Amino acid sequence: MPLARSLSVTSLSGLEEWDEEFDLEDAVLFEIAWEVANKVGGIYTVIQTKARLTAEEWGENYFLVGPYVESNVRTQVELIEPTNPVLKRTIDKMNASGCKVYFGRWLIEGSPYVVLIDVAFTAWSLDRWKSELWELCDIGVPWFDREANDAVLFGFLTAWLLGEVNCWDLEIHPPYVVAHFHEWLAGLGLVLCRHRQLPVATIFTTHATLLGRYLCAGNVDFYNNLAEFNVDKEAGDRQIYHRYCLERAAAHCAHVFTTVSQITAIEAEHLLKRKPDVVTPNGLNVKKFSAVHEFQNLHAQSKNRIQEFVRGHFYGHLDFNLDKCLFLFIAGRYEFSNKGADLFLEALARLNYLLRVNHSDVTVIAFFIMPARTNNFNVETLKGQAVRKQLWDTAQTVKERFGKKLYESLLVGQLPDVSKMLDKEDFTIMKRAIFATQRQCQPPICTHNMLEDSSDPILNCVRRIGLFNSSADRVKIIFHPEFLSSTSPLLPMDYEEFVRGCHLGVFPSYYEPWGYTPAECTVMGIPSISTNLSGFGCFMEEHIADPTAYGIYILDRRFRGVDESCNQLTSFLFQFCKQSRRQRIIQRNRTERLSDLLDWRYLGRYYISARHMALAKAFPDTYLYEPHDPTSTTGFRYPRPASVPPSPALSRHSSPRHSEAEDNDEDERYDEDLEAEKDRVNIRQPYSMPFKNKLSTANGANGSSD
Ligand code: G6P
Ligand code: 1S3
Repeated sequence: MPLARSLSVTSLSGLEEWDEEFDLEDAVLFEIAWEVANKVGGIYTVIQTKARLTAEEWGENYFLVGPYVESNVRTQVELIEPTNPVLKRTIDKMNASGCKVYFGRWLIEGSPYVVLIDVAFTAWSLDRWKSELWELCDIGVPWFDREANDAVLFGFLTAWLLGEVNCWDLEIHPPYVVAHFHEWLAGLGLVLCRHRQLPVATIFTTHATLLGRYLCAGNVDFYNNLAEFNVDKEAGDRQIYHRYCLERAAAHCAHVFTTVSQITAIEAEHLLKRKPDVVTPNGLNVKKFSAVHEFQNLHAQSKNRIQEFVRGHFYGHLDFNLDKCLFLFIAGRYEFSNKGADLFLEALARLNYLLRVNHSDVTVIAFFIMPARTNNFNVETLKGQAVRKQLWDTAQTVKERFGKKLYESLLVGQLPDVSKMLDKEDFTIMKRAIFATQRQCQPPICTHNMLEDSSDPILNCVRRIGLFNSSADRVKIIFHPEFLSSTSPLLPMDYEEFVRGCHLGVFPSYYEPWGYTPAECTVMGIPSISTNLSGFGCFMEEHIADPTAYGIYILDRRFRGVDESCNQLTSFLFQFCKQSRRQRIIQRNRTERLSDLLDWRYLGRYYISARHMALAKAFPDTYLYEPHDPTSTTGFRYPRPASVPPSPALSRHSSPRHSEAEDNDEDERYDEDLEAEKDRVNIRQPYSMPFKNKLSTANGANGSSD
């Protein structure tokens, strides 16, 4: 019998030394999710970004298990022979029994191994497995729910896989298996592992509760009634009772139950009736630049490309100064009210009014990047880009003709007669190009032909608030109902480039267990608005003394009514519009400085903690886990930046105001670096301290030394 080992969470810098303290050589980790190498939503981002750190920790003993989707495999996975003999035997055995299981390397950072299961290939077992499920726990899955049918197939197949993996050769001691299941779609595998009493340490992570998502999307005062819901009835009313049962069973069967934020932990406690053991906030792979101006330069480059698109989109109506134009955006799954698109539109209407009555010279362009059903780009939008290109070509032609005449004049030793440099033909070409920019209609709101135009919530809201991109409006709207791609003929940018080029991300979500979009903005140094109903917003509120000063605006949607929240959002937007360029640059520097907090190198510790807790619960003779309040993510707090005045009222602006006219790039660079240095000196000490505190607490509890 191996000796009992002590398990604790060590400091950020201590991660590399993990092996010394916790010998995981005998342990194997399987992470099971429907979104492994299969992008559907946020869980894909969690698994994909976390893979590098987890692969570093577990090496050859880390396997991701997901569904086989041919189109994804072709572009993301290198299929290979299983490297591990036990896994090879398992896969061969399953394939010989009528399954199709593949093994490969997922071509992402960390190159983790993936086991991909073709669930459709085993569909012949569906009825049998459904009856087994009914016999086992009275969960009846209706034939028409395709997603739930897939969940049944995936669940039985993953439990089969884990069962086979445990049939180890007798001469070798079987490994200690940790199986981490994500979301209800993968949850049945966990339930079956427990029912079959497999020697597996199980973890279940919910990234949102089914019922929470459905209830919030309806007209329900969710957070004030969390304790009151009759969960079975609510699930039944929404025809998701069977899904809900699968989710709740997984949460209850797991050795360790986790979720992504404190707010979802409370929700899970009420709706799934189990309090999560660990909160595992979502991280990102942070790419650090050696000098701050590098990411600022990237902002300027990407902004230029967005400006080009705007030139085309608003051709014939470019009566605003592009240099004073701010780009705002909201992006994500198209859940109109859950993601706060409703509040954003309403606040934009109010902002438009404020900018107009204050005679502001700022123009706001708000992008909505939310995929909906479309029939491709619309003609007017494509025409805009063609017109812009034609104007560019005309300018190039005239420039070349002009240059040639200038050159010839200089060759004969004469200064050119400027009045004769452009001839009649040049003017004709230019006039023709200008005539082509005439347009009878307003610049379009939507870039695509919508299939459900008349019932689309964003378009209907735009119709109601009357923001039609008219000249008088200071706020313009562009709805791009498709995720961005660098190969798009319209706006050829990928999402990351686009975010970098914008000024502010606006995510006023009502239901958001975590919220990757504002987190992604933060690591790219772009300020964002989130809410105190989102996991991200609450996390940042907890860890930053003055989030606003860092460009993290957190909207109160918990203690205020909708109208009040909308006013607060309007005020955030209006304050942002009043900032000078210099202030925006300084604010971006501060935002970017928070990125360490969202790095998996820091946040990965909560996953590590959950795994150790599960190992200790499943194999108590071998592993020992000393709890140290794992549900708490508190500890470190970023102080207010040294360069911010002490009054919160003044901290709205990151530094004393001055006019845009005073802005000068050289001065900006100098001030920017100075501010950065001041804040860095202020931050360095407290930043490293809490890790030490956590380390000493954990080590103290476990009696190991630092
Ligand atoms: C970056 C660039 C500067 C540019 C600025 C524009 O900081 O390094 O050269 O002036 O972005 O900022 P803005 O907020 O106006 O897009
Ligand atoms: C969920 O995806 P969503 O956008 O449907 O999981 C994400 C990853 O944990 C989370 O960030 C998001 O808030 C949830 O809502």
